[in-house]
Amino acid sequence: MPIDGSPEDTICAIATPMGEGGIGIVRISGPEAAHIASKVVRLRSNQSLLSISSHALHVVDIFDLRYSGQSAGSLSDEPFDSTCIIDEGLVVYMKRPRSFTAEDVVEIHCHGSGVALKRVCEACVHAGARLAQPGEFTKRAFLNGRLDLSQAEAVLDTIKAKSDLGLKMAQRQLRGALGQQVGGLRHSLMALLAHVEAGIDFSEEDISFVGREELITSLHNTREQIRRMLATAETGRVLREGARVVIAGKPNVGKSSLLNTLLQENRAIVTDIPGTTRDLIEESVDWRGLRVTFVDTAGLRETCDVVEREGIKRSRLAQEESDMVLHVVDAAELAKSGGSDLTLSILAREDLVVLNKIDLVDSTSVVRLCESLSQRFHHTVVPLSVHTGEGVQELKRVIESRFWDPSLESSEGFIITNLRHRLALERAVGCLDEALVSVDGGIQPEFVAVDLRGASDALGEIVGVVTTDDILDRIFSEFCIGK
Ligand SMILES: Nc1nc2c(ncn2[C@@H]2O[C@H](COP(=O)(O)OP(=O)(O)OP(=O)(O)O)[C@@H](O)[C@H]2O)c(=O)[nH]1
Ligand SMILES: [Mg+2]
Repeated sequence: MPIDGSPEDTICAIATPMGEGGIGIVRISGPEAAHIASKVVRLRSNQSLLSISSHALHVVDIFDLRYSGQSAGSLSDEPFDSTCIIDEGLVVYMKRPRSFTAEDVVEIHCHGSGVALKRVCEACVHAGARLAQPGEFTKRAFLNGRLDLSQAEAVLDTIKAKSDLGLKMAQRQLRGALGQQVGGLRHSLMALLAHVEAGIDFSEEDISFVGREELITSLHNTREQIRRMLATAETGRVLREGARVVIAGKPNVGKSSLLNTLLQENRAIVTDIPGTTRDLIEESVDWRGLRVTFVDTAGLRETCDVVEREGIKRSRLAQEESDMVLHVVDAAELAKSGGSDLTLSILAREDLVVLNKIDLVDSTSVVRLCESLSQRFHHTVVPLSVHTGEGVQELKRVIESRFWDPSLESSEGFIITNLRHRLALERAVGCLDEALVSVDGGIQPEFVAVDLRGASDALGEIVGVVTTDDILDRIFSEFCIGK
């Protein structure tokens, strides 16, 4: 959605979520912010809003001039008819450039009532502000050089963070960690490009500004650094979105029991009747900052029951869309039948086989079953008993270790959490590969220059020094109004 209106406009919006709350905030930003706010609030201290110090809170009464008979100018000292009072609250004036948008910003804090906030916002519009578009405050912060594009995106990641770790990574990005890393790489590519281009300009004089070996080494180094950043992207995705773990298997093997144990609540119905679970049941937990969504599914078997068949269809679909499938098998059943007919629909990269109900078989059989399962399915087998709790902690540990590398948490290292960044980095690597092929093949430096520029532009897109209105509109339209 394009953002209409002029960047010169003074904009306003409710900045806090709708619904009831202790306080709510209307934010105004732009050259007329203070002037507009002065038509909506009157300071209890009787000071003029235009003269108060920056970044200090003041107690105010908030008015809606539409109902006051006053239509222009700032609020006078005259007493008001109570019908035009909206609420009492606080105001803070943040003078440019020391504000989020780097423009004059006024925030009016009132009680967190949807009705009051809407009226404060309407009063601001009546006083000359325009309603802000989604993300327009953050877009202004970017356009005014207050944030680079990756930092602007980190604002959204912070708002939408689903876990402690997601928040931590968004904060690292907001503080400029990604911008600095990408900026450094781009800088060295531009320096290299300058040398290559100088070589082209002076080619007749047979002067070389950068040796072939030096060029190859620099290209390899930069490529390797970008590749290392890309290697963190999968962890980044799980951090941002959380991991989806589907519990699958035949009827009655204990899938719903396992779900309840992992969630530590009685979420799904458990009975000894095969085919108890018909639909998908999902619930999320926060494991040391990682959001894991477990999905319990209908037991997989041949059936004529229409409802059960639909459940099984959904189960298969859920498995395809998951990050990991826990294939639950029944140890007692397996020990009896030998398991020759056992098939597992192993699809995900991170699948595990869970050998449940080990309380029903002796320990030698458990070892034997684990060995034969891991030989057949080439996946880690975790033996456990939901009933006694044995092995449950080990299962949690294995799941966690598949999605989270603890060294990333403590290091100051960076994780690529954003798909747009990942695609841009992949493009940069592609260009560097092309450049290396050209240098290797002794192809004219003009071609190397084109690829170097391509790589540098791809990196520039991440921080927003190279961008288009389309890209900006797409990014900022994901924001909520008021941010
Ligand atoms: N002995 C023993 N019984 C278990 C264990 N885990 C589950 N059960 C029992 O196995 C039966 C089936 O459990 P559920 O959790 O409903 O199994 P399910 O796989 O969800 O079954 P469907 O929903 O029908 O596919 C119940 O009677 C459970 O009490 C275990 O570790 N040991
Ligand atoms: Mg079930």
